[in-house]
Amino acid sequence: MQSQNIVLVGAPLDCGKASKGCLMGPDAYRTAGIASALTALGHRVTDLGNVAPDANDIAERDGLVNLSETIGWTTALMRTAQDAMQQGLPIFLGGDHALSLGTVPGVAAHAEAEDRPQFVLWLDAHSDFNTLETTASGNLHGTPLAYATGQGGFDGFPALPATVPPSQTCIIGLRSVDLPERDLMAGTGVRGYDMRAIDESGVAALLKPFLADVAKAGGALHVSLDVDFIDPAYAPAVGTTVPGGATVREAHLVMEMLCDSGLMTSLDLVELNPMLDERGRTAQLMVDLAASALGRRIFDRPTPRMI
Ligand code: 4U7
Ligand code: MN
Ligand code: MN
Ligand code: MN
Repeated sequence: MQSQNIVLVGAPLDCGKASKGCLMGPDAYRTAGIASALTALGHRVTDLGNVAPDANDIAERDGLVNLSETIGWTTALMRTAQDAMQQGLPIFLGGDHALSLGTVPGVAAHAEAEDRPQFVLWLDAHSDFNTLETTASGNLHGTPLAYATGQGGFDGFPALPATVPPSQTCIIGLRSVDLPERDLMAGTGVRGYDMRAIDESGVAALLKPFLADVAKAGGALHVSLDVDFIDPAYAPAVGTTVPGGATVREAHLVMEMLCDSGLMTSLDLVELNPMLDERGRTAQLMVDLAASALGRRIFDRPTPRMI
């Protein structure tokens, strides 16, 4: 793969749900060596440090967790994502998945300015397709894909600088979808593949047609990797564990195919909660997955550390 300008953006947001720990994510990725793993592959890596949320005077609402802070991160990350896209390929180091309320519209605005369609690959156990009106938990990390695809029900959130058409999104790894999410997604054209689809046909057969569509359209491709895409047996550092997830190899294969395609233009690494990790293994796995997406191959892997 060609040498890229990779821009690391820390987003230590922890407001997308009640339980805390994701704010330590950016430093866990740095400690696990994300910058050196990518420079070893021949890329130029710039770490922009951590973003902070904007201040606002939005009132909290019953039944919604940390609404004002979440909107503060959303406006800050929309700006940051647009700026970072001018500098290269951003990797947003989360932080919980509420991060994508800002990063996806931000990168989509950049694509629109370049007259390129924006596509989104969502690797997640969950569809994250709730709105402020449908969420039962009130946890806003369960809403970003609905927001970014322009669904209604986001009163108080900023107007989208660009919308990603649902037909240009693909979710892989599903095994927990709320009924209102399922109803809202139906008929939108979102491609959603559950774990059974992976079992039956293999992840490559699901991903290939989507990547072909991105390539044909000359699109930009944002990848949002939620730790819980991977089975909790391999990736324990996550609050929302759902058994029956992707294996380590299935996750790497997705990343390797993304690398071969040359299509990925931005990446979120989200939901890592280092408080729940075991000797850093989940942080390390996420770094290794990012490295696979950016050129590392099994045959040129360094000898794994014994942990
Ligand atoms: B994550 C949930 F109810 N759908 O809305 C909700 F199951 O970013 C989970 O994918 C959301 O980890 C999970 O609270 C959000 C729940
Ligand atoms: Mn560009
Ligand atoms: Mn999830
Ligand atoms: Mn998610």
